[in-house]
Amino acid sequence: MASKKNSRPVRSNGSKDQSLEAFREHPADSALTTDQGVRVAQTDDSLKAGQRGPTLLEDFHLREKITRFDHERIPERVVHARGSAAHGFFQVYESMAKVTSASFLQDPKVKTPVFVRFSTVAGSRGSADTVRDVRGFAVKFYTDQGNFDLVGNNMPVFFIQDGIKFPDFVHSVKPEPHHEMPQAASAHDTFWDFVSLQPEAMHMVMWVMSDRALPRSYRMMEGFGVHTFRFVNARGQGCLVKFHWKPLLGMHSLVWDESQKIAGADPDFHRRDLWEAIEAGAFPQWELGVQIVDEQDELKYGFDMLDATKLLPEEVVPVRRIGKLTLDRNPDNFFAETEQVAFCVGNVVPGIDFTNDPLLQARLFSYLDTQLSRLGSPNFAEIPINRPVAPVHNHQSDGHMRTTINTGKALYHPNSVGGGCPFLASRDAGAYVHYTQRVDGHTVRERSESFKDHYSQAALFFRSLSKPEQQHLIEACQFELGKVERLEIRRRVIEHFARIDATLATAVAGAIGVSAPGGKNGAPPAVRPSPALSMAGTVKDTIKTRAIAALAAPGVAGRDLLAVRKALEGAGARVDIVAPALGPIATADGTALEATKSLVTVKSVLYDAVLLPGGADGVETLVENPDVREFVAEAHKHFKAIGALGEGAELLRAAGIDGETQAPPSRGNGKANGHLGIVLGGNGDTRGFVDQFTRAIAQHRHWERADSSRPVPESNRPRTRTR
Ligand code: HDD
Repeated sequence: MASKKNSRPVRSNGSKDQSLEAFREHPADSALTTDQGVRVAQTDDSLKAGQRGPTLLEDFHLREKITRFDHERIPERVVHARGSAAHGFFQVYESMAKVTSASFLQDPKVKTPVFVRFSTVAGSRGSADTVRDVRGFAVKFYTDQGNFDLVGNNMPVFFIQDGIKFPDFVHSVKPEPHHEMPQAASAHDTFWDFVSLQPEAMHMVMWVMSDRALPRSYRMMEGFGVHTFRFVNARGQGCLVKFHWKPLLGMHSLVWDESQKIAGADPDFHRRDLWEAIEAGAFPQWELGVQIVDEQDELKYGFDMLDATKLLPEEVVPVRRIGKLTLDRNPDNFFAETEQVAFCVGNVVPGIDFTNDPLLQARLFSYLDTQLSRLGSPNFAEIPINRPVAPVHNHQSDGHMRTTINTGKALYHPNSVGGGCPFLASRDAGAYVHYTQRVDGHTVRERSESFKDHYSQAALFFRSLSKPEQQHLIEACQFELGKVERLEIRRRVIEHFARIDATLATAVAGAIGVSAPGGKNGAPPAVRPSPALSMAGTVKDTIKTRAIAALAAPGVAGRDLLAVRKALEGAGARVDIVAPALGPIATADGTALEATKSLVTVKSVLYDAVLLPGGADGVETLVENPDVREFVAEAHKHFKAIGALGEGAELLRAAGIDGETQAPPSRGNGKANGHLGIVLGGNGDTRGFVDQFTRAIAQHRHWERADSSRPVPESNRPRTRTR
């Protein structure tokens, strides 16, 4: 979308000369200039009265350079400040004309450009990517009928039912106002104080404590429009719709301990992952799904479709996949595009309308309003990344940073001076016509009775999770509430948990110094689990874009290592050769091998799997290196696939991985290999090994390892974990 005006000239570097002197020559068309286009001869010294004299005010180049620098920052978003984005396109599979007149949902041949921004919610712009948080998933469709912004999250529900509570909620989760701590974390008193007094938050609390809040990648998470929207067809008939984004790579998460360590090892983990995948041509893709419900069925499913703390189980109303989103281009400039993009929930196109969801209604006001202060002017829609591809003609005018130059005299409607332009359009000519809805009611500040069940769907979510997922959720609550200082807040939360699930309440209570409630708060509701809510059944048949560390040192068996790397890369994975130092490695068999990463700069937490080489001398060197032992031990602790070739199995023992979790001794292609995600291969024949290692990596994480090496406690036994 962004126009390339004022782009910096890029030096075409035909010559290989990268010396400083070479960069001092300046072809005329790439000369450095002031903002006024005046060429600059020197930018290293300010203009002075004598070499050691005072700086002169007349140095317009100095003043302009410093003034511009002083004003580089704009206010960060009050929520969702940290994000990354990409360009791409959307294509519908078949015409949706029956339910909506939206033009971008009609013709499978039409590619609608999109800009998608992913974000964390609570942290500041400079906070880490892998914190426990909701992720924003905002899509701007540049349709030929105008911009449609689907401003969603990676969770299908929200903390509150009415937007009037949004400032309260956000103030509670943000760092506490007296000392501005903690950054990007919900593990503190004010957040839990608020949610313990606002039980409508309980369903969303379950989601945020689950593995969904620790995505492995933006490319591996679902997205949701959250609210119930409305589709309207060309005849003006409406139906209710919920939007879903389904990632083609499946949904995968990190482990909490891993997330915290990544925050130190690479705070840009998700940003880098998205950027690198697109640069490598592994374009992330999601299918757009819709759940369509008749208008009259808005109360049919045991909850109110206008309540954003509820989801519609896929087993009740299936998600129909109607099109595909592909992200295929990284932004040229982070500020111009990712920072200045302005999503507005009110940006809809003909065929898409709102419902009376009170959370949605408040959002309709908030987004436009926030852009005025964040981007500084009502002309923010003229910033290239926000500009629609559909032509814009209207009587809006003037204001800070206006770039449109209106011509003519008539800045009003109706007019004859301007020949009546611009003209009004009819519905048939593509005008937006609001859905005709009968509205009848008293002016009240009240919540509908149909919004009042806060526990059934929290229970539905918890009980739909697999055992490992439940255990992770329990551990997350033990951690978060363990950091809450006030006992009465911890007690209140446990009372709510007891209404959701007795096992959950008991397991968390035992770790946070609260006695488990004895059922006096009412029994947890009976629910029918929804398997679609669990990530256990997700896509597990591909290793595309997975990052694998192949450890190496002088003396390793290079041929086998390279053969395995080639096969894994052939299946779409990325394999880094990680050694104690960068550069060429003298292998046992003389094969050329080069370390592209060193143990000084990367950690095991940055990879999905580890490959251990064979070769007695090389393995001996690796075994003696404490960084290597830690690398392997952490990969194991984080349930990752580990493949060991030949003598490489020694490294497992050196890392303290005991016999119980190790693969049975049989080597080769035997089925027994791959036990608990650990795959052993012999020297020489890598084919069977590659097969099993690939399958083990595709599983993503081997949670079953926890059962054999760290038995899951039956009740409330507190777990040790690192901060
Ligand atoms: Fe919001 C940003 C998603 C409720 C007010 N929101 C923002 C972004 C996303 C969401 C993805 C970042 C957009 C970007 O990348 O620029 N917000 C949601 C979802 C919600 C939700 C899925 C509930 C279903 N939000 C919500 C409410 C309000 C806001 C109830 C206020 C009444 N949200 C904002 C905001 C932000 C924002 C203050 C901050 C920056 C911005 O808008 O552009 O206006």
